[in-house]
Amino acid sequence: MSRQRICSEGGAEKEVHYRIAVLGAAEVGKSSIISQFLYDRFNSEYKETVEELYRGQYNIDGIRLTLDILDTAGHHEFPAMRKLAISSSDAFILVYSMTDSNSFDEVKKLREDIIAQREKVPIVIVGNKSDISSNVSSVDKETAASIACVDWESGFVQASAKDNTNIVGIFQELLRLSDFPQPLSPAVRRRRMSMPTTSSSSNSIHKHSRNSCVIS
Ligand SMILES: Nc1nc2c(ncn2[C@@H]2O[C@H](COP(=O)(O)OP(=O)(O)OP(=O)(O)O)[C@@H](O)[C@H]2O)c(=O)[nH]1
Ligand SMILES: [Mg+2]
Repeated sequence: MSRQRICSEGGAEKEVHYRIAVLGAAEVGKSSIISQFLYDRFNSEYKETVEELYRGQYNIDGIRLTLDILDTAGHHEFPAMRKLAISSSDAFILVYSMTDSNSFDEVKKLREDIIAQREKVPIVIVGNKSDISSNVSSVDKETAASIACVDWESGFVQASAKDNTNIVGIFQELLRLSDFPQPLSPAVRRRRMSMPTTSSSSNSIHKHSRNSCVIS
């Protein structure tokens, strides 16, 4: 991936740094997914995001992994911010709510924006709110999975930030698509830092590989 840096320090430890952007329509659960992943916390009160950058750091079998996770705004379209998020990220999590088919349409648009700007980058499509039973505006699970996995060759994960279902699986899938050498264990030590929301530019892109669907 573009800012993946695998470097040896004194010949022993490796460092890998990924920047992940989380995009999707308003209120689909982007911030909730990040909060559940980094802090094991879910808040049922909604607070609109403008833009936030988080950092998770892990030690996995001698590899120091840093994940910078960019949480973006769903409510207001900030085209310049979105463009920068797309150009500066190594991998993408596109979230829709399984209860709202309009939010899946937004994922389609976002994916088009990404592939128009970037050649081949790892993308995981997430159907969130799997804890809510389906209704008339729900997205059909099989259709969404087939579009994401077969047509788009992306990863696909059905999740619930509320119940903490498949949340680590989203990041595992993204790392797998990014050819990260070790699986991300749910038990890895988590450390979180808020960071200023400045973006840096990238120069090369890691090749997308085998995708998979995780449907619970
Ligand atoms: N039942 C259920 N509710 C959820 C889930 N994930 C998020 N929510 C709720 O949905 C609302 C929106 O969640 P957020 O995480 O703030 O959504 P967002 O996509 O970050 O929204 P913006 O920042 O406006 O783009 C909140 O009230 C959450 O508590 C879920 O998996 N299940
Ligand atoms: Mg948010």
